[in-house]
Amino acid sequence: MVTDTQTGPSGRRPLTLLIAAPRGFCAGVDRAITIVERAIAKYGAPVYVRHEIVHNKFVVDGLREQGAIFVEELDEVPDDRPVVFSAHGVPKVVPQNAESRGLDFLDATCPLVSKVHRQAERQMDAGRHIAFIGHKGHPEVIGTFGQVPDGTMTLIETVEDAEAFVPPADANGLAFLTQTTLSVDDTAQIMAVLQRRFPDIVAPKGEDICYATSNRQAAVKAIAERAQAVLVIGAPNSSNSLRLVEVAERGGARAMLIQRAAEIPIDWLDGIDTLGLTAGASAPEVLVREVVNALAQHFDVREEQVKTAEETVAFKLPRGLEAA
Ligand code: 10G
Ligand code: SF4
Repeated sequence: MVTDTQTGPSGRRPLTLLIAAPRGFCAGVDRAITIVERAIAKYGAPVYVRHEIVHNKFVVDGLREQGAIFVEELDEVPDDRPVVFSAHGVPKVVPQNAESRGLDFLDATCPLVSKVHRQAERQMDAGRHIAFIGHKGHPEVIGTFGQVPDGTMTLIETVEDAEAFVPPADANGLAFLTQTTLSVDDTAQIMAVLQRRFPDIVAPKGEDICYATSNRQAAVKAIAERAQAVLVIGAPNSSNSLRLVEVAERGGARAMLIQRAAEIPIDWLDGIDTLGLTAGASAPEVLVREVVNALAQHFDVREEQVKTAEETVAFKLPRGLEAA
């Protein structure tokens, strides 16, 4: 219940809503969803998808309605149906197994994740051991570890891990790589420890944290400076969305992750007159509008876009799906 009694002409309490830009879908998510939709158009339903195509229930439910079946492992896919690999990437053994079974498979791995996969192979070929900065158990991390033989990479999750890291004695040098959706600030600290301890460590060519991750973090930082609270639309298993909550909190705002408008914590907004709103890279804009409209039921909302970057990145679709 809203207890603040100061209201505008509508009878509702005024609320300034700072909406971050960029927010929501990145180019890799857009491409991955299109791949599933075009695969259904091309092959007919059902089309299997290994793992949630992106970490968003609304997106997954929508594709399920169109004829996608989501599974976790390849052995759940029948021999006569196509399968799409999720945007987070897969270990090398997955396409190898699909090929040996004669399955039609489509790889929706984001090209920026594939770029990290290729860097892992190159560092391995050079004989270097790889310190990989990422979160244990995340599908992207499992996929990247699966590009090289066991023992080639060590997972570094924290500054403490970086301080304690002991490279194998037989390594011909060291390199580090990162997951694409990490906190820019936390990763910089971890990298600084590795570079202090191992001055010759080879850094990635360009940034591994992708443009969409860093742009969304910069945008939420800008709104958190001005807002007392920030809502982030995203799923609890969405790494990049969770990072936006952390960045907003570190920027001095209260922050909360919500999946849909039904989860808006109205009581939590008591006393708030400036609220920030953003969405993770896997959350569609329709959910942002849903949240804005739901807030307008309770408050006299004044919307303000806070734009910190322009995004023009778009990725090509795999051959054969360009115009299904
Ligand atoms: O943020 P994560 O990696 O958990 O994934 P997501 O599906 O929520 O967002 C899109 C990002 C990727 C596909 C990973 S590169
Ligand atoms: Fe690609 Fe970055 Fe989006 Fe991941 S978050 S799918 S790396 S653009």
